[in-house]
Amino acid sequence: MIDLEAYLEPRRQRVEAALDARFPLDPAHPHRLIEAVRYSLLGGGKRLRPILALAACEAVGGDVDAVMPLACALEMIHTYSLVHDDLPSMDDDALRRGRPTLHIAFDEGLAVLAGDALLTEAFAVLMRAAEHARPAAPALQAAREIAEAAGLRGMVGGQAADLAAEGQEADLPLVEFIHVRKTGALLLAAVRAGGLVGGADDGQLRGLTRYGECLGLAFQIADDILDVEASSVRTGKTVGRDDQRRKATFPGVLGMAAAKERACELRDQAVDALNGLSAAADPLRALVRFVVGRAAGG
Ligand code: GRG
Repeated sequence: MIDLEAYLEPRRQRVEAALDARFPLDPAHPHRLIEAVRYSLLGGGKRLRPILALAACEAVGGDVDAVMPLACALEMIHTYSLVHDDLPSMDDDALRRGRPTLHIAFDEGLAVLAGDALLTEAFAVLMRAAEHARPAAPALQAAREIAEAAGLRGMVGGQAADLAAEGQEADLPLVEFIHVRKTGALLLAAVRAGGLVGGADDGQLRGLTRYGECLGLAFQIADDILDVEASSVRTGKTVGRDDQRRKATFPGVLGMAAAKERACELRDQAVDALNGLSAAADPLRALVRFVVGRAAGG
């Protein structure tokens, strides 16, 4: 068993430093938009997506420096999605990462623009990384996959389906359809980006892909469970929102006990998917156990 926290902390710090350096604040010229971007991007967060990319890269013996720009871009896209998701026209939430949401702390227009800036800058970061990568093809493929995961057939499509399903009767296929896209796609893209840039062979990439798919769903089920069972102090966001907004959730369609069982099954499948990888993949194994463990025990 690895010490997960000892693995995560130095990587979190590297990600924080890299994100911080991308949006410097010039005290001589205070700029509300940069302040808003920094408020959302540097205001906490587990940095799960960047760390998954780093861990997948390390799992196949790759160079983490090469994947760091992609890791930052993933966090920028994820943060934009949270900022926009919290807007009054979407989830209308007041608490995120333990602080007032961006549109509350600043204003709504600036929150829209900060999200736009994070998304756009993320693609500049990805393109710059691909320009400098040798070989370039894996970094280009990873950049395209991240774009697809974030877009119409991925996160944005899932969010639209989620909004459309609010207040409707949901079943398991609909909940899976939404969450594979809304949450799972970017997590899968993070894992694959690490594998691709790390030089994974076909078998390793297949294992990482299956791991990423199982982790993505398990993560969402865990998030749904915590929304019912955890406190705001623990999650850093308003809890009970899914029920209030009559959202399509896994505990809603399966019941709480079966949702926990499903999360545990997915955890085991994710770990099994890494059977062809060495002990260098232990952080990935520990990460999925952690994600599921904090919601479903075991
Ligand atoms: C607005 C296009 C658009 C999309 C929004 C992902 C998403 C789509 C909305 C977030 C809503 C939400 C809370 C979904 C549950 C899963 C999730 C993404 C949780 C937050 O991710 P964490 O736990 O957050 O990794 P931190 O703050 O640690 O980064």
